[in-house]
Amino acid sequence: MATTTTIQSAFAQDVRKGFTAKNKHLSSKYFYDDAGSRIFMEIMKMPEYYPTACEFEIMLQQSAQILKQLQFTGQFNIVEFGSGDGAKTKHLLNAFTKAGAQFTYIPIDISQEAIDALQDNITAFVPGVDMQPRTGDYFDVLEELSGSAIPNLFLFMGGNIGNYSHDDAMALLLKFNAGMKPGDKLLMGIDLQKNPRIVQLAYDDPHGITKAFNMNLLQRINNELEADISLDQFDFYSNYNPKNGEVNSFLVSLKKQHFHSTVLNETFFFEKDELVWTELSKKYSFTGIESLAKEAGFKVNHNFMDCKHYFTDSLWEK
Ligand code: AVI
Repeated sequence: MATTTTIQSAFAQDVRKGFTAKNKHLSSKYFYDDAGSRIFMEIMKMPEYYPTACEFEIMLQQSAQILKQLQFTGQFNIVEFGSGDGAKTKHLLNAFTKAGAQFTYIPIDISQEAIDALQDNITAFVPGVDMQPRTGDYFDVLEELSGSAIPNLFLFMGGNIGNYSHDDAMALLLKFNAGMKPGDKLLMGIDLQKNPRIVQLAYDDPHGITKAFNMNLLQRINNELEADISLDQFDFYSNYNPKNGEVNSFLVSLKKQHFHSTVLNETFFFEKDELVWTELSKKYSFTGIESLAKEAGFKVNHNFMDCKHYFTDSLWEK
């Protein structure tokens, strides 16, 4: 008897898995389709979303010290994981160039739209910069670079590490570590624990932009999996727990309901007030940073902080 096999995207498989689980969930990595990346740029412009302004200040004011702390002599690579629009990195590249550093900038992002915007942004601000952008998987590029004797500075900015559980963060950092040679550096943006009201407001903004960011997941299911979700039958809820430094975000079903996906050929059911967990955004203490680095095989060289001490760009060495 003939059988038909349908190959489904990772997104389709994760929606099926996450929406049939006892505690429903969908990874925040799916926020960033082109529409979601645009909403994220709006989030970064909000006054409540302090991490962007803090990291911007660090890049603008402390890049020369960062360069000194690297202790690289001669040519090196700056490899950026998840480069976004480069609004902050351009200041680092500018300061490095002015100080006479010789480097190739290799930004890697999953969104082609983000890479295109980045290229315009960087070349306008740092003319003549040697830039070799890549779209796709971080680890393919890490593997390509691993044979070379040129020192590398890896950038993992924006506080992205906060979106990983401890186990996933460790798995990622160990993979970074495995692709690095002794003396290579990792500069990682990490959001710090602080007054809980400040954190809460950043993730539950009065403009509804963070809500739209989460709702876009449902829109994406409608678009890509041919589903019939009524977006107005869902709400958004986000909560910061200062005891463990975790912001957890959720979609909330406003009534008992179901939706059908033609692509998945499946119907998904919700109780009233049922939650779909969408995101972890962890805030770290300095002891938390030290132990994370140590466990992943790194030494913390220096923490570059903004003037309010809300955020750090933590420089680690293999
Ligand atoms: C990308 N990442 C570090 C952001 C964060 O702060 O966790 C994503 C975000 N989620 C809600 N607002 C911003």
